[in-house]
Amino acid sequence: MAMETTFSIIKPNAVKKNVIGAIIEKFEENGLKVAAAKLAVIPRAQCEEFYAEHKERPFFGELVDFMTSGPVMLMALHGENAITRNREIMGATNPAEAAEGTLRKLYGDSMGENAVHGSDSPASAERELKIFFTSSEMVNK
Ligand code: IDP
Ligand code: MG
Repeated sequence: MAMETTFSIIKPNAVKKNVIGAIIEKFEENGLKVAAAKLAVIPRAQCEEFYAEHKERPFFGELVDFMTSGPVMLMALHGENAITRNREIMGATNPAEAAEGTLRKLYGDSMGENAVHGSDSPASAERELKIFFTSSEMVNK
């Protein structure tokens, strides 16, 4: 299996719940390493660029409002098969449908406020990491 780096966000609702540590612990227990991290409030224009694929969806405005509503934890996660592994740890987009023990089941509040983001493919990971980190800010690359 390939070593990969994926992009992860701990969303504003989870940061407010004070579970940054609990979420990172879950990644670490499952073999992923933090390769970059910063706490930030995402500027609106950067958030719109990040979610550009959803621009035409009815929930786009609400999504950007929520994601810029408070601090988020931006991370690069490194490990074997990191992209798929992260998606498994996160669980389904809708917390109501997420499997027991997944981050979205544990900490998600709704479809929109679902606690975490994770890249869905190698191309997405590369694009998303570049929006938020320079290569010198990442280790294990
Ligand atoms: P993903 O985060 O599991 O990859 P996507 O379909 O790529 O799911 O959607 C991106 C984000 O947009 C979701 O994580 C969620 O926060 C939000 N979202 C998706 N569908 C809806 C919806 O129907 N209502 C409100 N927000 C949504
Ligand atoms: Mg997605």
